[in-house]
Amino acid sequence: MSISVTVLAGGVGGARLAHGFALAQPDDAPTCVVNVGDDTVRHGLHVSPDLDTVMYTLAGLDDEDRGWGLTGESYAVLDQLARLGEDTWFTLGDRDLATHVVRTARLREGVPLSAVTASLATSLGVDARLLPVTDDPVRTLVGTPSGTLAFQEYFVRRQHADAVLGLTFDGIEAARPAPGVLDAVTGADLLVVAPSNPFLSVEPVLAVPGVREAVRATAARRVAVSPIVGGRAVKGPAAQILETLGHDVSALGVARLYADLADVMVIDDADAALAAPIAELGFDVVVTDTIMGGPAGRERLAGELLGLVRTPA
Ligand code: FO1
Repeated sequence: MSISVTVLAGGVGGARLAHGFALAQPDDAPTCVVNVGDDTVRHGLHVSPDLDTVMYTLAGLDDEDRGWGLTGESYAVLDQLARLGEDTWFTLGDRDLATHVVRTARLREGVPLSAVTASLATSLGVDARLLPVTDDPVRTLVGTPSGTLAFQEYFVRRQHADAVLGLTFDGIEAARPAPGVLDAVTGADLLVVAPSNPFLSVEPVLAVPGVREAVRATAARRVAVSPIVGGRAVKGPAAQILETLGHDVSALGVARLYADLADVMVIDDADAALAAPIAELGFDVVVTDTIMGGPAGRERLAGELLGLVRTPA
């Protein structure tokens, strides 16, 4: 039985789990609804980091160690940009730049981001459907003790060292879900909130008007995977942000955020002791190995989640 899967994804956690679904069901690739709040313009080019992380991972071209960009990159263009006096703190590889050149050219011709993304993904041999959550400009702004920072200033330039006091998503009120997004949420058998940062990656997807409502209303089996394992983020600043925003730094803290958005909470073996308090919130709880080390680990976790639809917990 083939199960239609939609993954709400940020960067690397969503990318790896989506890859797992693509491996587990090769004839029924997942749909990924992806955050665009991290998008930025560098050297005049439109960069969509989360879309590209998902796209490169599904194409098998990702740099697995870094979790972003392409494997085997060279940096001749970036070196030359530095000689020309450009700021090069945002590392763009030569082949990655080709993606941004094509994306920017098409956007300037008036092609929507969703159509550009579909065409880039097809060119790279990706079967999965990659949907930016919106074609409209939404930009994550990070409130810190040093003031409000553009997302990549916070994340890359300042290495997410600033305390996060609040987040805003500039443009969100006017944003409309991209074509196919709401249908992907309401029409899925399995809707997965990826183990991505709840505030930086998942919230700017849910905050696009209509998306959170669709997640609440869908008949899909809704499964969230905790990005916090043993009180620490698998990657990135999720733990610090949970803390500064006053949440429990644990899978339980994450579960509370998703209480009305998911039916099943998937937590790591390391957090087995939290299964009971999470169940008290009303979730079915699955305790398993959530660290997706390599394609086999991704496929195994995806297979377990598919099993939740085949044999409901
Ligand atoms: N992350 C970094 O930590 N340093 C970088 O220089 C960097 C460059 C970069 C270029 C293209 C791209 O698609 C992603 C890139 N990332 C970089 C990752 C990215 O900023 C973040 O991982 C995401 O925005 C968070 O999900």
